[in-house]
Amino acid sequence: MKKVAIIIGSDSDLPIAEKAYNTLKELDVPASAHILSAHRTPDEARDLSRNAKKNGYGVIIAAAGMAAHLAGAVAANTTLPVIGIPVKSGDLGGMDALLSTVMMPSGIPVATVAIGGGVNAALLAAEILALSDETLEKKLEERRAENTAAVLEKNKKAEEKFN
Ligand code: RP5
Repeated sequence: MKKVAIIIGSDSDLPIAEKAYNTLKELDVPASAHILSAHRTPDEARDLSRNAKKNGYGVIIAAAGMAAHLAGAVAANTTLPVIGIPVKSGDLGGMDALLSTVMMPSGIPVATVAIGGGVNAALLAAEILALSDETLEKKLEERRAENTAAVLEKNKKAEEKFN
């Protein structure tokens, strides 16, 4: 199976990387994590992006806060699908990172998830890889069914208590 690279702009983004990494591990999707910044280590971020396809990656997740150019800078250097996670950091609560990540110019797409959306970024990456992997597709369907059952169980308890 192709791998997922998780890149974060700073070690302060590690909790978000862990959410994505753990979700991928639950699905047995091979993943790696890297601290590389569009601003502080631009050469290394570019090199990882340019070499990702030949190094066996199928999707890249890029998470950054503040003036978050990481996902866009990664996407500029690969045609692999790039999923951006805006991180809540600094004085603007993540709105800065959300707009910086989502408002990409035509031609260089970044699929942006919610602020702090590490789990959804991982699930979306897995869904992309599952297009050519039936076993992974089945795991995703099972996970969805488990989540549905868990919510319905909570609903049952709430209805018993309040109705
Ligand atoms: C971004 O700036 C990082 O992704 C991080 O979310 C934010 C703050 O970085 P640190 O100052 O905590 O290293 O580049």
